[in-house]
Amino acid sequence: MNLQEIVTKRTGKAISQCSNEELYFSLLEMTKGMAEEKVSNEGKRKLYYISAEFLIGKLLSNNLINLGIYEDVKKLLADNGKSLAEIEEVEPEPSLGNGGLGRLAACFLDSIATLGLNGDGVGLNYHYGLFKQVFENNLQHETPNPWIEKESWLTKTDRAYTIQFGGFNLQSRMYDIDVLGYNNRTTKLHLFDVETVDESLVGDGIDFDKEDIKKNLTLFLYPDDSDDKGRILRVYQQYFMVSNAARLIIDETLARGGDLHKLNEYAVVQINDTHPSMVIPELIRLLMERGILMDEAIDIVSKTCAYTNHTILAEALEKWPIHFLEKAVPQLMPIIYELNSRVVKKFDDKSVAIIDDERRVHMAHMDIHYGYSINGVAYLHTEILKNSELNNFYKIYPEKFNNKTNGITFRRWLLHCDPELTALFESLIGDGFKKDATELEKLGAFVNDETVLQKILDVKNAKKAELKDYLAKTQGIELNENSIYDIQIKRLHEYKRQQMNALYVIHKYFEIKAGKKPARPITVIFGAKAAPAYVIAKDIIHLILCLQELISKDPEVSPYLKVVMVENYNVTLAEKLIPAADIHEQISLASKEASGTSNMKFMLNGAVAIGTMDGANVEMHQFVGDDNIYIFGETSEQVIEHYAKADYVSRSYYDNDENIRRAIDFIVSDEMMAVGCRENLERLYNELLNKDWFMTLPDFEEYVAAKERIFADYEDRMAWAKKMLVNMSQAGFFSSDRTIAQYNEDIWHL
Ligand code: GL7
Repeated sequence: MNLQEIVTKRTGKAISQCSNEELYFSLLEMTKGMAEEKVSNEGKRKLYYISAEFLIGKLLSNNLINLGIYEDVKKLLADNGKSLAEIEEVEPEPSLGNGGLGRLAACFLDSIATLGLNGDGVGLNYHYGLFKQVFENNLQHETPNPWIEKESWLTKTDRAYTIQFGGFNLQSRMYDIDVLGYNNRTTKLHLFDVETVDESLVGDGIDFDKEDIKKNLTLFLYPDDSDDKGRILRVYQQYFMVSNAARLIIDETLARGGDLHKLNEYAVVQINDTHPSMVIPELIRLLMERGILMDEAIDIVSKTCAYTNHTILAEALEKWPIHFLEKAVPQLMPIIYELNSRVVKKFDDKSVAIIDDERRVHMAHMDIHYGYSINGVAYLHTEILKNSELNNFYKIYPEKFNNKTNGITFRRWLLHCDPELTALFESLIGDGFKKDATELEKLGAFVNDETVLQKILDVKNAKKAELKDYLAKTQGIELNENSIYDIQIKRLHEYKRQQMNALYVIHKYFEIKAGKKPARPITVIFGAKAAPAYVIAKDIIHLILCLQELISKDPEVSPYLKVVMVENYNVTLAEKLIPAADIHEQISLASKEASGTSNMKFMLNGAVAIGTMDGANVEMHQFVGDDNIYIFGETSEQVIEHYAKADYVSRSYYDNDENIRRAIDFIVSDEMMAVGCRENLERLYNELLNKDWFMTLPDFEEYVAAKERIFADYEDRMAWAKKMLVNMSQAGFFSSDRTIAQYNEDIWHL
């Protein structure tokens, strides 16, 4: 049925008479119907990409693009006086992810579908997702983010399992979302849910009875884990996810006539970070239930599972106390003990054991011993894994380690979010880049063509004006479109150093007060959610919001400097912010950002980076050269050495650098206290002064110098447009189609 037919069936009205909501649900029905008619990718060996997060974003426009009907639908609606952009606003955004890791999983599904690979995603159907961020009194508050409406992209399936926990069972149900590729093929995202989940457990905030597992299991992604109840709930969630996944894998393999003794010929499991690691003992257990002996079961599973590491931060390398697992999933413990005892017998080195002296189970260690591949997500990250973080494992299994530099889907992060830029590219180099992103290199031919460079600047200005309108309408934020948009959007974490950017704002504030005005007004834009229990991260948000208020009320400074923190930063906002950015901040402490992926999105959309030699910045720098990226700060080697020697003392920087002292003191000044909370500001002040674990201060001076250079260079508009063009033309490598092709070639062999 076409759109008008569906609209008539649903409402009895003409398109022009319908509300945006009626049109949204009609488009949803039409798109879902078209997706179901597409062919699913097939093949003998099937990939199961298991992930606690899939940050899929809104799906309507992307699906229309991938179905090749976006322009037609847009025109049909426009002819009837309707705006597709406004209809899109009706769609709720699911927050089934937290940051880059979840968004990466979503980009990967898009590329798996597009490349025609036989693979599905498997995860959980969180009803309230991560949380919705609300600002009150310059502080972050968390509220639920419900997204499942009567009609949604979810399709309820017949698949249901009984999942066993210590002392009780839960009934599961599988829901599917069709993921459309760019070539008429689809893949599926399978999201498992509990039949007994009860949304009424949650009130206004995000608190709920953490012990009522039957009712709470799939309410939130990452329930607050500041206490044991919250931590063990994560174990329940993870086991529920992987037990369902393992049963699905076995059932589908058998349904295709496969032989469980050769499971690895029929299935490959990609373990996305450590959250799905229990799939290893669970698959072993289920194979043994089906009569396969333990030795063989371990061998089969070890040839089926591969692990991706996404971070070197210790907090993310999960270690579960044995007593948690004994309580939640006692049936796994005999297998985990056996897996550990085999390791301990074979290797003297205690650091590679699965169970440590404190009786904790190291999930990553299990993945490495009993998986056949381990990969990092950018060149530098993989090198750090091999040479320091996981060096003891690398020495045992050098052949298992490999790098897969992350990528992004250009369908969402160019075609959808910047159709004007896409059209410009098409007019210059044809449309081959839509299938093969490396064709963007052809843009290099125009690097000295001032007409083209001017067009690039024109598109950027149009996107800046669009962002201004959007933020005014949706968040009541006023932007000056003639200012420089300097953007940092990502999870809030000390290692990402939003606090350094905020200290720069304070520095600039003082300079302007002293009469040193920038050549052009600067707008520093932040977007970030802080984990509900991460106190200092929330204090940094408080600092930024206080600066936003203080500066906006200061007539001396506000014409030249503006700070903006958008509320509830999510994929939808990223799609508006990235095309409008002039400058993007990738200023993590070197060695700490495994890859970063917003850096790739900005680059593709013609923003210029200021960044450290960290994560994928290193590769971006290699592609664009010194002139087109602003690199500063200590190297990863220097940073790793500071940690090894424990020789970093933040106070000495405070004592010896006037600018640093002035900026840090300002955090607890009377002016700030007038708009902020003493407790939060003093805590942050003390943290920076006495700890500063992620070393903000040593890089500050170089950061300020790099900012001054980048702002000065911005004034030569043609030279700047050249930098934009070089960045865009070199972005092709960072397509997730390339990443997925490499996963398939080296790991999956589908
Ligand atoms: C992350 C890394 O921090 C980030 O650098 C990387 O780009 C991303 C995808 O590989 O994975 N690891 C992690 O735990 N989160 C990330 O975003 C949440």
